[in-house]
Amino acid sequence: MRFTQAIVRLPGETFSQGLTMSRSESGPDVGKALEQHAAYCRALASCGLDVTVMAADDSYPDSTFVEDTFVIAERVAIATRPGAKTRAGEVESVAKAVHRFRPRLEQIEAPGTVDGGDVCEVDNHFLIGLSARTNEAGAAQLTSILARYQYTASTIDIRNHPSLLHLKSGIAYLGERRFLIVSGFPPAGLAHCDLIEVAASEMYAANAVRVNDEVLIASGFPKVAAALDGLGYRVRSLDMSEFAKMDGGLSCLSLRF
Ligand code: CIR
Repeated sequence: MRFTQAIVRLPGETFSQGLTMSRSESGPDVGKALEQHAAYCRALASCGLDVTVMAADDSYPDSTFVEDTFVIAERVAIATRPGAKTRAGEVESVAKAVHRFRPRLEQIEAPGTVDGGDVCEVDNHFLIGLSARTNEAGAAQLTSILARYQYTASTIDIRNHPSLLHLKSGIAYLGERRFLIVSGFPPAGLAHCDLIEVAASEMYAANAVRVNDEVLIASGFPKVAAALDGLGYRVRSLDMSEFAKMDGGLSCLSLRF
């Protein structure tokens, strides 16, 4: 699949007050996060995307992780209902940005919750992670909305994998039926696919993003970089240290479509 657009949102002054399970000694440095975010945007642009940059919203410390607020496919855009209460208000402003590109928006309704980080698009099929953020009602609603647009979906339960915040914390689709997948994560339903296993020590790098002709990965994970390089991918490494401190990976920082 080729992407032409990305939507991102700048991290705000309150970024360090967001949700985190990481036990980093120091919180994120907002200045450094802004520099890393700018490099991320440049990388998306150099992959051929027009990047819409939304202003920071200090009322929502996690709002730079814009991926969680929407699922955008070629034929439909679906506003999510994030599983963390502190993030619920992030969706409305992103909807305004998405509306320019997809005039008709669908929506997940209560009691359903879905975080976009739990939704992995695999050509015309969607893998939906059942997690602490995405519940069964949300997954069922998402599946039926997608079905109306001729997409199929299936669920993967990650609730017994506490180290994974979202499905895409442990799996990335690279196209051509090939996945990066963290070791020990059950590849149920992925028979006939090519699975590149990511060692637990490099787990953070499983959240990579294929963007047109390149694969963006977090820097500092030489085994994953070498494996992708060996398969002929053009790999671009980006420093994600400040976002990692808030449990965010590469995919979380953008909506790509
Ligand atoms: C959160 O806990 O919601 C944020 N601190 C991190 C969200 C990361 N998003 C993603 O993996 N899609």
